Amino acid sequence: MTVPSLPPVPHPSDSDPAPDDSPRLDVFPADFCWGAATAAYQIEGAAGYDGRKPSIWDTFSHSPDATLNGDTGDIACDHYHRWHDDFDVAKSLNLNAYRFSVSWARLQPTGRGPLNPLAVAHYRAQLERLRALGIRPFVTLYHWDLPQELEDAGGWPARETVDRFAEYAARTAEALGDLATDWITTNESWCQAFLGYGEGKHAPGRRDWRAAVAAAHHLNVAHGLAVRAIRAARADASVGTAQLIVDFVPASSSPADAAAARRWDAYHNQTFLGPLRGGGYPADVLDLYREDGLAELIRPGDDAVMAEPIDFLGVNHYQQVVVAHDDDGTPPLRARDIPAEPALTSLGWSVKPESLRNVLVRVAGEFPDLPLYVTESGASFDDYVDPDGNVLDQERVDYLRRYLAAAGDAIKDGVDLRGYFAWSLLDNFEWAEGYRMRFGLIYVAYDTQARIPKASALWYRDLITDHAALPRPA
Ligand code: IFM
Repeated sequence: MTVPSLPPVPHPSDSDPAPDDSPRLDVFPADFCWGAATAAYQIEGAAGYDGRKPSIWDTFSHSPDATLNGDTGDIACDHYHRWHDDFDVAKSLNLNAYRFSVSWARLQPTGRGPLNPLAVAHYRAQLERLRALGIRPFVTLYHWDLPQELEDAGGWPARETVDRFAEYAARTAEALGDLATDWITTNESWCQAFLGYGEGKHAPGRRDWRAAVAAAHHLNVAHGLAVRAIRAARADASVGTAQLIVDFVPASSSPADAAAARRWDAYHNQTFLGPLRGGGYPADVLDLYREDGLAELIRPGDDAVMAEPIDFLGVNHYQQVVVAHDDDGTPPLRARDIPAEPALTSLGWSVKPESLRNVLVRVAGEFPDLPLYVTESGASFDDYVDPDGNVLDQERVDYLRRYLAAAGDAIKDGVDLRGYFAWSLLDNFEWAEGYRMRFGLIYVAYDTQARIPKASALWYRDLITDHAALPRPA
């Protein structure tokens, strides 16, 4: 593929406004991973191809009123057929790392038994190509695409799904492990458990708080078993999980608001971070789910499985949320968000670069010896193709500049940060929001499947080039 002609973009070192909020490149280690991330259902399309069977997202997105405009991932970015060209564009942006998920419903269509050889061949070809391009792959096993047959058997609230995931992880690591060193077990377990089973906004669309709590626990155990399975297949694998970490800030200095922020933190962050540290769930988390059966779900040995040592932790970070106590709020949270002030993304999420620094410093403090990666960070804006055929997304350039500066500040604070993966490489299917929200570095014209690197992509490319050109001690 010919990489499209490049629009004029400000160079990182002469961007406007003045670069005092630009990243200090010399603080990023020489081998820093400059990457972008995607997920299978959001980009692949080819829903019924080569033996793939439905996942919960196929079923959910085809249900009435589940997604904006009834959008589905049936075609998405057609990356299943266009990945070769997409990787060429990624290479042209100088990315040296790429995080993507393999589709469980493609690799093991019913959620049990041998892998689908066509899917194995597909992902092996992708991994081989990434290696040939010098792009380090980070393979995510689970980014929310549970095979529908497993949902029909109870889904994540059923303990059986944990064993199915362990089997899938083992078979996948055996099939692909010679081509990938870096593995991510689960992605944003909070979204799967609570948006999927609690609020019904994501697949499978269930609204059952107890089921959500059970799903959360089973995702934690599934993660630990997958770590073991990957290591068994490839002893030198580097394994972690990618969790959504929100920066919760109390609305005031009142003890009630501070307690509310703590409850949100327990719910959103510590439900998944806590058990990784060992010793089971923290007291705040157990308190939160006291009425919801969490304690009864924990089997002997689960605490150790959930705390299976990992090699890195992936931080997916998007926003700071200001939280106030609310007597009328639904228990057990009894809290509400204070709407963010501008600047906002088109999803209404706050733009507060210091929140990235806050969460990195905080997570590094909780996991002192663990390398961190920002496995997702990005923003949706109302991008459009201008009459010259360019996508001049200055808001995203500013966003990246300021968030990368915050990441650099965290490194200066002592955080062992090894990489940054912009969400996302491509505009894609943004779940319940369909195709309206555009997060990509690369614009996707869904009617033609044309790709146009946005100004932010070119800004990022230049930043990576400048970082690589820094003089290094011999
Ligand atoms: O698109 C999602 C991604 O799948 C998981 N993290 C958040 C992104 C933006 O909402």
